[in-house]
Amino acid sequence: MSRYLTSSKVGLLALISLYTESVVPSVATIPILSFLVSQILPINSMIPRSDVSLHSRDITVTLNDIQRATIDHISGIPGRSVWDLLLNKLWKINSFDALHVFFDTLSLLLQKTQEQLQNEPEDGLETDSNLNRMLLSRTSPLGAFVRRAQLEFTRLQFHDGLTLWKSFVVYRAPTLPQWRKRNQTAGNTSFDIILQQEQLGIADRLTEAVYRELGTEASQEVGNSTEDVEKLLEYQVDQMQRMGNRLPKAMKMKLLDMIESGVTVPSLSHYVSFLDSWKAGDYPSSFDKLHRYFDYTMHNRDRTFYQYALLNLAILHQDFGCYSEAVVAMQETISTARENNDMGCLNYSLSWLYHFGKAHPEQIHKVQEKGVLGTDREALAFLKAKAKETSMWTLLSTSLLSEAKLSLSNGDGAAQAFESILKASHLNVTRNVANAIGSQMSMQSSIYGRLGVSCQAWLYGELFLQCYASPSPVEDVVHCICKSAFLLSQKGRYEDAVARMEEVDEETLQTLRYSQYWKSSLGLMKFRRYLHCDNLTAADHVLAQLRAPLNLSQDLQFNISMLEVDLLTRRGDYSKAMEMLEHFATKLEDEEADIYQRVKLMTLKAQIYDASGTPQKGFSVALRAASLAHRARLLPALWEAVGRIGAILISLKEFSATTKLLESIMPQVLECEDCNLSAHTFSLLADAHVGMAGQAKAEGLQRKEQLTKALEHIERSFDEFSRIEDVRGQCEIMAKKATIMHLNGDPVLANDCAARYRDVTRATINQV
Ligand SMILES: *[C@@H]1O[C@H](CO)[C@@H](O)[C@H](O)[C@H]1NC(C)=O
Ligand SMILES: *[C@@H]1O[C@H](CO)[C@@H](O)[C@H](O)[C@H]1NC(C)=O
Ligand SMILES: *[C@@H]1O[C@H](CO)[C@@H](O)[C@H](O)[C@H]1NC(C)=O
Ligand SMILES: *[C@@H]1O[C@H](CO)[C@@H](O)[C@H](O)[C@H]1NC(C)=O
Ligand SMILES: *[C@@H]1O[C@H](CO)[C@@H](O)[C@H](O)[C@H]1NC(C)=O
Ligand SMILES: *[C@@H]1O[C@H](CO)[C@@H](O)[C@H](O)[C@H]1NC(C)=O
Ligand SMILES: *[C@@H]1O[C@H](CO)[C@@H](O)[C@H](O)[C@H]1NC(C)=O
Ligand SMILES: *[C@@H]1O[C@H](CO)[C@@H](O)[C@H](O)[C@H]1NC(C)=O
Ligand SMILES: CC(=O)N[C@H]1CO[C@H](CO)[C@@H](O)[C@@H]1O
Repeated sequence: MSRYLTSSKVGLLALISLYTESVVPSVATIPILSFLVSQILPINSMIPRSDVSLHSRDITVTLNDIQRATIDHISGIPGRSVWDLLLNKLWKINSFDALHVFFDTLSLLLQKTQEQLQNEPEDGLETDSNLNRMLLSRTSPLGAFVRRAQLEFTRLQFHDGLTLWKSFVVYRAPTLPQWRKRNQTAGNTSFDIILQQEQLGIADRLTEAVYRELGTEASQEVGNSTEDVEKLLEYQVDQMQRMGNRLPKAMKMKLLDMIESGVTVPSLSHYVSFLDSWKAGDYPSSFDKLHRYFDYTMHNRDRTFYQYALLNLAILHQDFGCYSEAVVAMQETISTARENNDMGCLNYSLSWLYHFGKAHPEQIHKVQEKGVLGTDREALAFLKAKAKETSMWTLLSTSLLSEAKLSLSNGDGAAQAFESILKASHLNVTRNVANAIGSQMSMQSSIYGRLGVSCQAWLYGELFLQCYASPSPVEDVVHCICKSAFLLSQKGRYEDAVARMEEVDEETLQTLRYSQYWKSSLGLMKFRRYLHCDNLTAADHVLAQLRAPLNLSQDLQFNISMLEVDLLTRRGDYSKAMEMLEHFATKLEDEEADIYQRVKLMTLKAQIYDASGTPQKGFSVALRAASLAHRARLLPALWEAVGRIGAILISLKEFSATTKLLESIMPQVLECEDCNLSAHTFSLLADAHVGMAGQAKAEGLQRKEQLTKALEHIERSFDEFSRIEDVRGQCEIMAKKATIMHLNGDPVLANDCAARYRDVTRATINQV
């Protein structure tokens, strides 16, 4: 593998030289320049992010690519396209000597340095031929490319130069038919003018001696240079770090090929394989490869990289759940970074430590005692101030979003969270911090979810997936997809939810962490569905699977446990359910738990008291849940808690108060688009009306009225239950209806209800 120069670079140089000759008309300037620049600049700074196809693109440009970019542009010379002129230029390089001349004359494309200008003879004869040329500034991207190429050419050994020449001949050969059309005298030996002058044929012995390996592997040697491979590796590292995905399989094969063909293996390739095995969840080999990479790089350059090795190690440890090791490594990173004055690394480490502390508070206590970070708020304020000071807008934006999240989970209300989000959004617009937009939108979506405006939450999720998915980290995308599938399943649209889950592409699921999250979310959906279908055996199976992966995020674990409590309640095992709740409650008190989880626990407790026939025991806890939820503006949780209060009031025979209470929240409950919640609330409302009917005078008009209302609510509750296929709910509701019909003295309709009851049970057994 050559160091830098390849035949495709010669092609690009020819095009640049053509461009400076002012034969490219102004309409073609921009397309041709952008083509050139896209080939010359580092890959990641150029490719628009949506261009995912890059994974499969070749890194070197072929003549076909160049032809495609130039053939449609008319040149300044009548009747010729830019491609015609370029062909001419390429075929003018018709001997190894001509290649030397080509590289020598490259300096004519550049502006002269101050020194050269001073040394120049006054009369300036030489510049005459150059009058029409535009000159490239020495520091422009094109100028730098030309200078580098020229320098690299002079450094080539004779043998390497010859290899370059031969590979160029091979590179150009496919255009011979086109060239022959334009120049009748061109023959099959015109790649080297010497052969033609000496009348040597292609089969001549001299030709054979020189060009014997044409078309064989040796001439392919310089197809890709080390620099190209490094560029590609850098791009991969960037993608993997920013997006967090793994190497696509095709790319992996390609890299292996290229690395095998080269004598010098760029050390970056170890890093790429480290990242790949890390994302695959292969702990031992990622460990091994990380060590190997840093063994190679540590002393290679003049800067020390020790802190980065530690940084990677810390992140690796964290990902595999070795938290205490991670903290130790990170502390080491921080002190090393301080020692080496590496501010970028220091800033990053501090920010990492903050987020780590949010995720694993029990681990961070030790660190806090040592005073590396203060409390959450102080740490955030510190990060914000630093970010502002040093214009690190991405850091500032993520700090603001973390602040929004913190105030949500502390229950400080939505207003503050909105303020932080607006600030972050302002940053997005003024500072062009585009890759934080994804987390911002999912944050907005979850705020609206907490405010009980489900359609808005859904909309933000959609907006994110439609418009901002490609520049965002893969993790955000996976979370967003899972979230919107959850919203769908709440509405009972199970098929759509599964379809939505399947939108996550296969590449992404190769990363262990995402695939665990994805599978657990899918499992949760199934679990919920089986619970509704009253298929407790199947639910048990799913639960066993959900318990299997360790180190799920706390959020998911909480949701799993809550459904488990539901399962136990459905089994009638109230004491065990209560035990689980208590266990969870003590755990939450230790840590600074999300307020949503605390409210949910209280509501469930009240629910268990209710189910076990002592609803009044749950009064204080339901009331406390309601007031907490109200203070934190957690509306879906509030309505649930109010529903529990309603149930208690019903048990106290306070029917009219219950009716008033529940009727006032009903519109907002419907807004939540949570069928389970609305079904239960309608059912409670029906109970309250039945109670009022019972208190009214027998045979009175009022009684009839109340019963009619109760029937109405029963119908709606039944609808909601059937949407989520909740068997028990449907049966209970039908039983209630039958009872009312019976009371009304309408045995035929009561019988109808009984029949529907049986239908429901039969239908689900067949279906599941
Ligand atoms: C046509 O090709 C021949 C042989 O390669 C070469 O000597 C001649 O200069 C070319 N003519 C033009 C106009 O390029
Ligand atoms: C090359 O061209 C010559 C005539 O110019 C012809 O005699 C010969 O067969 C050609 N060789 C090949 C391999 O095409
Ligand atoms: C250069 O690398 C690409 C992979 O990106 C490969 O397809 C191509 O064959 C290589 N070129 C040569 C001449 O080896
Ligand atoms: C990190 O923050 C420090 C101030 O604490 C600042 O001087 C430095 O420039 C920042 N580093 C980078 C890479 O911006
Ligand atoms: C964020 O900024 C990008 C580019 O700066 C812009 O395209 C996008 O619309 C902005 N998004 C929001 C929500 O302001
Ligand atoms: C857990 O459940 C709540 C509501 O029940 C939901 O908002 C949240 O998205 C769920 N979390 C996950 C990770 O599924
Ligand atoms: C449905 O709602 C009831 C009452 O609010 C609750 O106990 C139960 O856990 C919920 N079920 C599911 C699967 O969310
Ligand atoms: C429960 O679900 C499983 C799996 O879908 C099914 O095989 C089984 O028949 C169901 N049982 C009942 C009682 O519906
Ligand atoms: C919080 C948690 O469950 N941590 C576990 C993660 O997995 C490792 C082993 O893989 C356990 O040792 C941790 O306890």
